[in-house]
Amino acid sequence: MNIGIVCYPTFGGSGVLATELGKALADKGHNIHFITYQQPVRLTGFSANIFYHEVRVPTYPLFDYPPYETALASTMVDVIRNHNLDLLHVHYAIPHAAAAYMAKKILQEEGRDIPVITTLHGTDITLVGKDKTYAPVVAFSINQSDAITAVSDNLRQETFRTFRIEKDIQVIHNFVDVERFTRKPIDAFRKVIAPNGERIILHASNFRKVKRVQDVIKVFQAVNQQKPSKLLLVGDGPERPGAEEMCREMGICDDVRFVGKQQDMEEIMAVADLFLLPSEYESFGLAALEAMAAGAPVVSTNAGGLPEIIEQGVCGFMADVGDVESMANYALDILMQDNRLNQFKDAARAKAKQFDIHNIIPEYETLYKQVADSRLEVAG
Ligand code: GMT
Repeated sequence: MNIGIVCYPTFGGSGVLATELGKALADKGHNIHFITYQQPVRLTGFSANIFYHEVRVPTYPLFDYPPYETALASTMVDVIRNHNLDLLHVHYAIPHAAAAYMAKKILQEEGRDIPVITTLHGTDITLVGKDKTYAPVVAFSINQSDAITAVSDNLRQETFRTFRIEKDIQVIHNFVDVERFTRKPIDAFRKVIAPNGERIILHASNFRKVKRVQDVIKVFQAVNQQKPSKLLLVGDGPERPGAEEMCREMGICDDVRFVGKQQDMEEIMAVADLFLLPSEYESFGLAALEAMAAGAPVVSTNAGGLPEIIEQGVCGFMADVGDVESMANYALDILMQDNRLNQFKDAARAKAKQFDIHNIIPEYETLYKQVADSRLEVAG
């Protein structure tokens, strides 16, 4: 099939998932057309079936806010016309679903019906989407999609709770390429971070408020007092300066490394003994799943969709949002003894296999076929 994928090209989970989906579909012989304002960060290497179409947003003195959505809809129309796309799959409702609706309407005038699938990722519903600045457009454009998917049962329920959605929402869980994340840890890298064999605790996020990065640091400090450890923080965002300041005030800078945005997550995750994700909300927690695939157990909150991927006491532990003490105790329970840590590591890898890319991609392909066939039925 010829498939258009629209996403944020950044390090955020929705962009990562959309890019990995496109790459996997291309490997299966589909032609994938990414439509976005920048080359997606995970879109590296060459594939004969992958095309990237940049959305250009010309500036003009009149515009305080250049109209990205208009430029995006126009680029969608152009790509659909010239590359004969069978469908558009947009990731993150804002503003992608609304732009797709506009493109669909324009093409309808020419007698072409392009099916639109919208995948909801989390904050497009639970945080940004429900803000009344966006809500009417978000609800309308989700309802206008030919098919809607959500990355967890929890997000599906949240969407029905938040908006009047008139169609079913299919849950297609996020996935991970387990084989790619099954790496032998690079000893030299481990040694640089933990020269005296300390445990390595990892957190990776976009450092937004919802991630509660300060809780990561508090949990780490409590753990480090009883089991010598190092904390590796990957990613960047608005909460990072505050988190760095907090480490300075606590006097733990020697044990904490902020490494910023990183490409080779599989190398980094391979050296982690534990992944911390104390978020206020996670629709799914893709970073936690990738860590599990790399053999890192997870200590997180029980918010949102996290209970759908973490089995309590088996591949990690969950506690209530803000319950730093329980999270620290859980982390120590896993990290104190090598035997127990290894049990959790094996269980994390085993659990991640349920969400392996090879199990989930066919669910998207089936959906694509359904929407494409229903278009043919209407046309016939
Ligand atoms: O919060 C992020 O990390 C970014 C955000 C995004 O849309 O880029 O992530 C959301 O989508 C991810 C992929 O489906 C999920 O794994 C994250 O849980 C979700 N974030 C939240 O719900 C806060």
